[in-house]
Amino acid sequence: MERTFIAVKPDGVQRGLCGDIIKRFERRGFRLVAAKLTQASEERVKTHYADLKAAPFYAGLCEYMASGPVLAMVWEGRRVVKLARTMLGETDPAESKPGSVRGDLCVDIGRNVIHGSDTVENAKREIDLWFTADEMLDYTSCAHACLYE
Ligand code: IDP
Ligand code: MG
Repeated sequence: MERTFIAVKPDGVQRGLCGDIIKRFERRGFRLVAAKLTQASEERVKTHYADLKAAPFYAGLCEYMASGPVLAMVWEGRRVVKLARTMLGETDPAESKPGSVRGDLCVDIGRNVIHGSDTVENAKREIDLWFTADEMLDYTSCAHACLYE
């Protein structure tokens, strides 16, 4: 089983989209491992987006991500990193297909409502950055046998 880090960004929280986004992950069949509403420090956000340090939008992105509440979550499932990225859509909402979170719920690349880890390795790094071990719950999903062969 894989885990991924998903966050509803401040624009998504403010626009009341948390329920819609959680619902998509629940219905797809992923298991919720951890969730918290939190306002991140700029330091945490800068570490989170460290690979984009050289991008012209890095400072604005970090300032924005630390500006308000974020719904941070860990979701688990087979190949969840890749499947979640597909559910998110492309980075630019204009390139995102209808049916994806960004294709359905937003218009601006700088306000694209959701973050999802892009690799298994980055998922591990991001989960460690946003959650402590005791915030993550291990339980068996009743639906497991119906979801997996
Ligand atoms: P991702 O969120 O789809 O993984 P990344 O390339 O990792 O996309 O970029 C992180 C975030 O930075 C994006 O989700 C978006 O909010 C923001 N971003 C990316 N490219 C641009 C841009 O060209 N202008 C403004 N913001 C951008
Ligand atoms: Mg990314």
